[in-house]
Amino acid sequence: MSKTIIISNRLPVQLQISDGGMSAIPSVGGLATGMKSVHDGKNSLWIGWSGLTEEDTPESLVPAIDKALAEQGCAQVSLTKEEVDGFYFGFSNRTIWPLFHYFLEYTEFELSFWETYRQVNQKFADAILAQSGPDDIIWVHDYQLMLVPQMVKEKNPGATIGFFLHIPFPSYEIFRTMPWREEVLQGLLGSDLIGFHTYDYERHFLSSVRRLLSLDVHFNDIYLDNRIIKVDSFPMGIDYKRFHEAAVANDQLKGKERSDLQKKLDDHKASAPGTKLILSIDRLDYSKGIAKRINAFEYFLRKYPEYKEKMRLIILAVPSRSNVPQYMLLKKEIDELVGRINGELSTVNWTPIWYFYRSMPFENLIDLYTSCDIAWLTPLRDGMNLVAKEYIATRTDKTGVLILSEMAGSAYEMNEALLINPNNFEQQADTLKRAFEMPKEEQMARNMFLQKRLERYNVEVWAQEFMSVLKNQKSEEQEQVVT
Ligand code: GDG
Repeated sequence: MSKTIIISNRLPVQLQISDGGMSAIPSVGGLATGMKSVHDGKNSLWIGWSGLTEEDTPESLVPAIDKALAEQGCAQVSLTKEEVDGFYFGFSNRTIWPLFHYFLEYTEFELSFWETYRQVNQKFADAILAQSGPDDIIWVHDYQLMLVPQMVKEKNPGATIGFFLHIPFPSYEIFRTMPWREEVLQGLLGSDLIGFHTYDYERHFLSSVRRLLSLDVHFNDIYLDNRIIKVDSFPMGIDYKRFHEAAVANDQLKGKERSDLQKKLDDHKASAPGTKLILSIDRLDYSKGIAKRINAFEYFLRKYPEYKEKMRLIILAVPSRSNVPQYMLLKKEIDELVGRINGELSTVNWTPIWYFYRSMPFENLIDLYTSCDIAWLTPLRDGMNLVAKEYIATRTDKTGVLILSEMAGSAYEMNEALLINPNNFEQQADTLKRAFEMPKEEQMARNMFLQKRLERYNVEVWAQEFMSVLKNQKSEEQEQVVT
């Protein structure tokens, strides 16, 4: 009987020491939820890194960790600190991440990072090979593991392999700058199906395959030796029900039961009627355009001073990759910007920006989504951007305005949002004004369409659709090769 193996850099669980033993608590992130129907615990295995380096794991705990992981249908690839530095903080986040988000100036082409990336990808591939047979289905996730499909295919040609990239695939002109571009493409081409969030990323990938490897490409099929590799787009959805129901439950909570953050937000609304809250939530990452957004907010307040004291921007920036130099510099830049703007523009009754640099529990995320009149998301590049979708899902009365960068993958599916170019301050200032003034009926009409779409094409449907195309692809490929 065939089984399904899912593989991602991080496992979808958090390890916790409990009563002298170990337990693995399932994460509730988007990917983990979407994969629930695929990773059902019966005939599937999820392979990944636990988050603890070998140096941080006492040998005596390893059996307990393996047991706790096995109970969740997971198996770990153990990594040393040096491997994590070169593979994850190095090649993944100092080479591929900036390059694929069009930040050439931040991209480091460092041979030692590449070598560690290759070596660690081999470790992941070996872990799959140790567990898989020719009838198994393997789904590899994301940019940290782009060489894994080929490494597995070489040794287990019968396996059905799918790969999904969660970040953008850049245009050929950007991708071609990478010294190891052919190796990366060949690594991906070990797959039977390669999925992207949008048609544009798919197009960029096919163009690189055509131009760098001179392979035969017909529509979205790539012909390689006696194999046919399908490339397609699968825009990732969210767990709509979870977000929507949490917002409904939040609406029903009264008085004492409400969180401190919700009480603070309610007090703010009561004390300043007619004012509006703007929300942005992102990992603290240069690709998310946080610093530009703060500058654009200052531009707006100076262009339309009548909105001072009427609009407040809430920024939730979640700490991320904080030992990569660019992220440290960005943190400093944002701290300084917020300080300067609040210092220059605040009045006795009003602070323009509330800035939180932390991660918040899910309940507080819902408090923010449901209390803010406008969500303003300005990535300079973003594979998809799930925050935009989550904001819409929580608007139980259908009010709320989403201002979204056209550089986010989600903009392709969210035409009813107010789409902006994050580099255009003039346009954003006018859009903020328009969002403030937008009649409730218009907000509701726009969000009705968005909600319907998000509810239908949720993350579970996304995972199932990928799996079904993957299974079909393998059988079609076999038929075509035989005939
Ligand atoms: C990558 C791609 C693509 C955020 N702050 C908190 C918190 N979050 C949750 C949000 C959302 C997720 O994190 C962020 O997802 P995004 O899609 O916005 O961005 P990335 O982390 O960059 O994800 C991206 C995605 O992969 C999926 O393919 O969309 O383009 O870059 O779900 O809710 N959750 C909690 N507290 C927080 O403070 N609990």
